[in-house]
Amino acid sequence: MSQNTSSYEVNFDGLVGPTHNYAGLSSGNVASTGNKGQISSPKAAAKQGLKKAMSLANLGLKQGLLAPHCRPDFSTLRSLGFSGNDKQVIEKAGKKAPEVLAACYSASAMWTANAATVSPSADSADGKVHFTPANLNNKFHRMIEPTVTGRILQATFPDTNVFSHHKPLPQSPSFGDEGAANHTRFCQDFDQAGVQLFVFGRYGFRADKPEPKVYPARQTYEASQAIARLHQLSDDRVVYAQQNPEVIDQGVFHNDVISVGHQNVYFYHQQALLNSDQVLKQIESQFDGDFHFVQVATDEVSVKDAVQSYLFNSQLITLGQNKMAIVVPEECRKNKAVWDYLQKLPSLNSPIQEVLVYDVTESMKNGGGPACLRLRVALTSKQLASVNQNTLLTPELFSQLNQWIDQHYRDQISPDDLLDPNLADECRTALDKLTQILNLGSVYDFQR
Ligand code: SUG
Repeated sequence: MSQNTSSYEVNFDGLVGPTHNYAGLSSGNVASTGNKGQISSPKAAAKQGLKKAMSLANLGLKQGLLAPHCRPDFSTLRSLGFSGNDKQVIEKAGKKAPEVLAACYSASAMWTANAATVSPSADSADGKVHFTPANLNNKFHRMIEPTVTGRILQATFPDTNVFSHHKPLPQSPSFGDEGAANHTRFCQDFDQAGVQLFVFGRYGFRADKPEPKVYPARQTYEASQAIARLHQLSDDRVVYAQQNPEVIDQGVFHNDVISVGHQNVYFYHQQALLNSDQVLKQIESQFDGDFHFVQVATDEVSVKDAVQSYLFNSQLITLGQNKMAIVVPEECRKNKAVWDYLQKLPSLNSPIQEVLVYDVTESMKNGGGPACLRLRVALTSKQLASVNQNTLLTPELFSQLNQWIDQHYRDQISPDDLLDPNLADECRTALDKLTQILNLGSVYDFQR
């Protein structure tokens, strides 16, 4: 496998927004609930994410950025009956419903693996690159994201001759959709037809089927099927697999917390899937060419260690012919079983030959590792030329954004800071400037 020069997998990382905080909003996500109420550092969070993105660009990968959302979401707060000017809305919500205010302040759009599902043109009947923003309806603080996410995606991938933008699926739990966090694409080169693996946590219309008992399953089978239809995928190039409900109950709230795929490699935990053997056979039979299954056994890394370290929330990246690296968070180094495994991984018979460790601790404390922070978009060089070029990361943009962060982001946010109306103003000022830097036009409500 190699990155050829006519097609690329471009990682679009979410820039962490100025209101990044720890509000404990995601039941089923043990980091989020466990770190509730801690003091966050939006400045450090944004810089950590940007540094990870720039480091991958420096390795020769194409790297883009997706803009954060403006928070708090005043239109949602007003729709819930909090009235008056902005200061009064914050004051009233803070008094009557602080948890709702915190939800409307979340910077959760940073996890762009949940922004959308993307299918490249080689797989779609009409030859376009398809995007469907995830409806994220399992969590209130996330179901307010898709409208603005859709606008940001359209401003980032503007040419409708090349890119097809769909509406999010209907906002019903039966069609719960969490985007690329439960979707993996296998291929030879990025411009060749591939196999798309859709992993779901439960059925939306079948009470007789297994589902988790403790924590919610966010993605449904019916949602995954709808995305495959919208993206005009061929039935014989799509595999649907149910996540093991037992691992969801241990904190694996998305499939990307327990497996990751890239080109001809699937790196997964032994307990990740129900009917694992059947699913792996299907992938193998649909895929053209050699395929590597890299299974991590429970004996070597328990589900608990996987959740705690985010070993599988890693990025697999191609560095050369048959040479991949695994990009893991710093937390993997701190977990003995995981670090022991990673020491020997490059000597196993697979293309994964290097381990790269990055510090994204601020995001990790909310349950977001390296893979959560990026949305993969496979593009031909011609399609890449149609992307909004201001969103592609260069050393110049990296330094411009670091300065922008220094100028606009707070060092710290505590739960009480969400009551400070200046924070809302600071966010608007910062994002207004950002839309100019990234040439996005008017994507935010306050600009319309
Ligand atoms: O949806 N955390 C996010 C983390 C998303 C990770 N994404 C992937 N695995 N692809 C979530 O649970 C926590 C926010 C808070 O508690 O303040 C949060 O939304």
